[in-house]
Order: sequence, then structure tokens, then C-alpha cells
Amino acid sequence: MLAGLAPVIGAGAAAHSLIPHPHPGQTALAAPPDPRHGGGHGSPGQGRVGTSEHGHGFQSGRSVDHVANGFNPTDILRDFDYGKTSRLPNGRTLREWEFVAEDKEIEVAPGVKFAAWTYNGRVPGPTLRCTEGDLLRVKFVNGSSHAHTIHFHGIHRDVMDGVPGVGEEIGGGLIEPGKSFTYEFGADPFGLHLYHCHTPPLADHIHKGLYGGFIVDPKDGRPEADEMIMVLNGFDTNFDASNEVYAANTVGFHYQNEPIKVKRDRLVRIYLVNVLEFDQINSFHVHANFFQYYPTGTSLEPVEFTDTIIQGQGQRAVLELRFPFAGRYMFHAHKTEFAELGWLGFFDVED
Ligand SMILES: [Cu+2]
Repeated sequence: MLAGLAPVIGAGAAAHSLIPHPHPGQTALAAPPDPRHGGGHGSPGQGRVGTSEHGHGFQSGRSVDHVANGFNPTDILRDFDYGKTSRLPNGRTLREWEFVAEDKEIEVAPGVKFAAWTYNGRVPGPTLRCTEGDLLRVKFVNGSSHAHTIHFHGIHRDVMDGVPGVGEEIGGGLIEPGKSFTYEFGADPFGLHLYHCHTPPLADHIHKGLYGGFIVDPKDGRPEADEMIMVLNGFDTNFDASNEVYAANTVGFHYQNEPIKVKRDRLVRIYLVNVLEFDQINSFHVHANFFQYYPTGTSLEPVEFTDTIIQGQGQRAVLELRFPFAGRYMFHAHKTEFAELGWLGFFDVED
């Protein structure tokens, strides 16, 4: 199963040993300690110590310092930012946000620090949420030491596209440190989109953490559901242009340490956005269940009932499912390497 892992790590045993990760003896693709049986998760040192000779890994129940990070993937999951909302004279809804780019060190796996570039101090950035037809204003303040932009997916004028060299005449395009610019555009079309910095070299500016989800709800909404966003990402912690940590919402194995609680039979809607840099293809697989698949979320009719999808970078999808049985159900990239390095979690389905 792990035969393909070593060449991908690439940088050799020294770098390999710096990165906490499960080893074959630790059965990464296994369930986390069940709190109902006196296990649990939480503070460093609590729970089991790695069982392999390496003596490290995510099975120990160690977690990152969410307070120092300033965000927790459990909260990011259901944190939708509707902005400051007001009504224009013509009746149109106006939503306003302020984004500040900041350089910030974050912990992406226990003990693994990463010099991130962030929007508003978190990775992924805020999940913007609005309804089709709204007018959106995003004031971007560049408090970083590098020039950046915000490039939104959607339909809008070129000068609002956040691309260096386009829109400079009105103060847009590339936004230098200390400068600001306000992007203004309509919410169109409905669906699940994303935003990210579009400054070259793009791979650096994206994988450093400048991205987030952007949900445009259809005018009549979608059926009531327990909604959550998963931004699939990864981190190159040793500058070899490949990832050492893979995750949904930044922290490797977070949802293994803290499974996502959902209710049996309740509709669950997952907004899935793949921003993974360096690897061409990511994937999502859920165990013991199937979901309705709405690519890009731009139609209210699903195109497939499946348990696995693949996504290239920038691709996104709305997934809908119900769990008919209580219990613990795994989800992960259906690529063993990614799952072994953090992109794996569990749903805890309760009655
Ligand atoms: Cu940038």
C-alpha cells in the first residue's frame, strides 16, 4: 500500500523524519480513539503514543495549537461570512467585506510550522456567502510584505478580476504592500466558486494560503441542510515543490482527531473546493454511503449518485448525502499518499 510513498517524499529520510505522519504499523486509515470508550483527543501528550519504532504520528491524539493559529478547522467547517449587509435604493442587496493580507506562521500538523500568507489571518480565508444578484464589495488591504491580489471566480468586468496588469488605471491589478483596492461585482452565477491571489509565481502565492471558498446561493435557496465547506489544500514545508501535508481545511488529520458530528437521516451538504497546488488531481471519497454530485453547484439537478469524485485545481462541487445509520464513517482522498499525509477524516453520525 505504501510502496509509492517514499519517492514522493523525495527530499530523503531527513526531511521525512521531520514530518509527523503515520507509518505502516500505525494504520493511518483506521478509526480515531472513540471518546465513548475512554479514549478521546485533545491536549498534546494525551492518548496513545505512536506504536511504531518511529514513535510519532497522528494516532497519538496530538493536535495543533488552534489558539496560536487563530482558527480551528472545526469552526471553519460551518463558518459562512455574509458580510456587512445593507439594501441599496433600488432594492438590491449590498454585501461588504474587508480582507487584509497578512504574513503569518501557522501549524499545519502537530509540530509542523508553515510560513503562510493569509487573508484575515486564516487559511483558508473567509468563506464568502451571498445570493445571486447581490452587489458585492470587497475592500482589500495588503498588510503583507509581498504584492498580492484577490482573483474571484465568477462573471465580472476585467478590472475587477484581480490580475496583475489589468485594472491598474483605477488602482487595481497588482496591489503593492501597504496599498488597498476595492473589488466590486455582482454575484453571478449561482454556484460554488473560489477566490485566490493571482500574483506570479502563482504556485507560491496560492499554496502559501491565499485562497478561500465563495458561495453564491440560488435566489430560491437550496433545501434546508447541515452545511459545511471543505477546502482541500496542502503544504510544501521543505520547499521541494511538492506537498508534505495534505488536508481538508488546512490541518492534516484534523477531522480524524475531531470527527465531524452530524445527525442520522439529516441532509448534509458539503461545499467541496480543491485548491491543492503541485498535484494535478485530488479526490473525495466517503465510506459506506453515496452522495448526489452537483459539479460547480451551478445546477439544482445532480449529475451523478456516487461515492467518489476527482477534482483538478480550482474545481469544486456541491455534495449532498444522508447517513441512514449512526456510527463513525471515514472520508478521505482516494489517493493513499494524500490520505496517509493528512487528507482523511471521519463523520460521527448520532441519533
Ligand atoms: Cu499573492
